[in-house]
Amino acid sequence: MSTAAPASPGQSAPVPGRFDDAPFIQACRSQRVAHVPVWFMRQAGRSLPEYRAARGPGSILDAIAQPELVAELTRQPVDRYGTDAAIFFSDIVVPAAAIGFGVDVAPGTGPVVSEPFRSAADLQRLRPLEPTLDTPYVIEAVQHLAGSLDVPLIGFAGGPFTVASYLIEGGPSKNFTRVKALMHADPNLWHELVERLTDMALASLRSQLDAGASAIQLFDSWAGILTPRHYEEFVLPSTSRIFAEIESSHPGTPTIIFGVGTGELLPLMATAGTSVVGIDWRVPLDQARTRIGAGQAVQGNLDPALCLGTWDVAAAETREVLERAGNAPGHIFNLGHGVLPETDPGILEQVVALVHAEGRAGVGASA
Ligand code: 1CP
Repeated sequence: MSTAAPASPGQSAPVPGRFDDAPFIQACRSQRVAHVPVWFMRQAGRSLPEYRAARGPGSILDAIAQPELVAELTRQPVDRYGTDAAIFFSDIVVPAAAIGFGVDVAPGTGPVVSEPFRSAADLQRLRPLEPTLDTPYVIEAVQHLAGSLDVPLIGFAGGPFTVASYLIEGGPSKNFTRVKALMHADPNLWHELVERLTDMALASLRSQLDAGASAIQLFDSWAGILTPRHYEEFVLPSTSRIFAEIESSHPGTPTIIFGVGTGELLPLMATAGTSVVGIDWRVPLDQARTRIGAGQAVQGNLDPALCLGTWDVAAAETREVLERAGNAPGHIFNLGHGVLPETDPGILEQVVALVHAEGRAGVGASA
């Protein structure tokens, strides 16, 4: 298997294979590990007092445009919890905001769009992302982090369905009725929209990899709202293109796909061409492994709500996840979705220690 991306002339390429021996990268590749690696989706952010102190008021989009602050916020959970990977501090709507689509992130709500995507005329508002011009602060922060972190940095982008859902609905949604209406009423427009969002995700992911990120995750958080048939028709082709094009420009890069409520979609998601399939808390990992088949690692899947109570509960449920993951290589411990804001950081610190001490997937001398 190839490992690091080859340096192309003029590119500030990462040190080849710098993290090839890191448990997170090894587990993504379904290799043997010294310990089961762990990180948490949304590990940076409001559950950390040091985040609230460093971040201050104002829009998260302003914070994201400050490379030194971003580097600090990215590092905070790694320092506190001892996680095996860092997730870059940014948001899935940053590329759309950067090209001027009119997206803001409202405190307590999430992304809001002043003029939602409604017709073919709105395609003009989605020009290609040019990362060096539109999001230079992302490149600068990734370069800084990649050169200074002791663990791999995960870059990310929003999946085309999930980003489209914010652009069409105008904000967070429960039923995604406008998205589904557009998808079915005007499939050609849907496909054109998704093409543009796919190119945008690719440009952003490649810029993060060129700047030194070691792996990437595609957050298609809300794709689980679709039937398998519609996921396959309206979403999977663009997702597969993203992973195929990343493999061709940055061969060997570990890639992760994740969405919530995707139990019925897992066999399809597993065909998208990723190293790792993220599993939410609803599907036990042994069943998830059966649904996705051999050859790909799994990431997950402790219910984030189970970190809100006593340590006894969190510990028992963490052990249950480790048990279900089995002994075969290819498990990255994570929550089944993001850290909830009211989580006690002390619980997550203990979860990391427990996973490192007791996780068995791929740990040991013989295959
Ligand atoms: O100002 C704030 O503190 C607002 C809270 C916040 C934060 C900390 C938002 C608004 N985004 C972020 C950062 C963020 N977003 C990160 C980096 C932090 C980390 O993971 O450690 C990442 C990876 C994201 C990705 C993201 N944004 C996703 C995918 C992950 C997931 O949770 O499914 C999604 C869906 C978003 C949209 C978004 N941004 C913010 C909120 C509250 C939301 C969700 C809104 C909704 O429910 O639809």
